[in-house]
Amino acid sequence: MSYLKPQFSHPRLPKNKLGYTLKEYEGSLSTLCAGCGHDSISAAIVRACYELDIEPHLVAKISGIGCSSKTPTYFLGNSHGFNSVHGRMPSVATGANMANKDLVYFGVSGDGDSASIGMGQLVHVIRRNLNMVYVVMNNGCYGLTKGQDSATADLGSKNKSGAINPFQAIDLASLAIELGASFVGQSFSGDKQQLIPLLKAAIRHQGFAFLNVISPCVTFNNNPGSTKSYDYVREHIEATSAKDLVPMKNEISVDYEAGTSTPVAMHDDSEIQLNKLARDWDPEDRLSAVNALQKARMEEEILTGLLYVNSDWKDLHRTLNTAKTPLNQLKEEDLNPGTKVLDQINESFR
Ligand SMILES: Cc1ncc(C[n+]2csc(CCOP(=O)(O)OP(=O)(O)O)c2C)c(N)n1
Ligand code: SF4
Repeated sequence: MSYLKPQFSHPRLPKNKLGYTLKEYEGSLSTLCAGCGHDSISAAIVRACYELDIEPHLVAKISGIGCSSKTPTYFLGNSHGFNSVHGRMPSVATGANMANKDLVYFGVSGDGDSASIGMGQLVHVIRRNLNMVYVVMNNGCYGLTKGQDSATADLGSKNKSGAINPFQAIDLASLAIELGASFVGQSFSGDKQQLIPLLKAAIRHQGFAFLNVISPCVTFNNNPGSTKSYDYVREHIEATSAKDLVPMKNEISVDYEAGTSTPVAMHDDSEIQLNKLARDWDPEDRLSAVNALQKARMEEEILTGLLYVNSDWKDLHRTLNTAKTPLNQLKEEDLNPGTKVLDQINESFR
């Protein structure tokens, strides 16, 4: 039973405002390969939820199939979870979200899960602006089925068997912006300084928050010549911004030079403080974000940070004008207006 985590913990572990320690946000012991980037992303999710004082039972984790899609077992063990079918996480997340809009939704996927079999589902959940955090753990290969190139493997990238990828890569962040995602970020599993605040901002965002996180597969795609290896990513990474989420009502303190900061207002009145490094880039300007990504691609750089945000776009519930009370809490008498009203409705269609 090596998969069981020890239950004991230090009695003086720090607690968040709810009185929970980090342990309350952890899951089962990971069975992924030691050093897999996906485990670092799970740890960042644990930390982000702990720091935001989120009630674990008010979170739903939904995933597809793959090593990445297994990770919800390894974080937030006290939350709701549904491990769905390969590439079908978005429709399951949509159904759950429509039934209960009061939960925080985490969709976890891989580049195989999202950029191939699940592409049709991904594009529609983006354009509907479903209120969820969609994390792609992007390793450029199908880890679970032993490392075949995925659709995000870069042109010319070499896989472990020595084969060169002859196809253009799908750039998921650019695609998400093009399709109207209201929050798009990119990060690296090895950069928790950047990833944790980015996750916190994504959770607070009211709408579809897409995070493409480069997450090396140490077993099948960490070789020289791969553009998703730890060494390659460390050499080619460029941050658009250093940032932090300032929760609403907290005093805003910034630790960077005046004149370089950009506060971005979130829907719930919290703010993301961005310390802009790139002069000609504005995270609230779609065109500027697309340009920055295309430029980085031409220069073979991986642009990370918050790339684009628009807090004004309506999420799916606001677009559909759904009831204030979540559907799963409505009683029969709320849902059935009675014969007289139904007759009137039918009459109005004649
Ligand atoms: C319908 C269906 N087709 C194919 C598979 C086989 N399969 C399982 S995981 C996977 C790809 C996983 O790759 P990715 O989503 O990138 O996740 P990773 O394992 O790299 O984290 C495939 C093709 C499957 N389980 N179901
Ligand atoms: S095969 Fe790759 S993606 Fe899967 S657990 Fe191992 S390192 Fe991670």
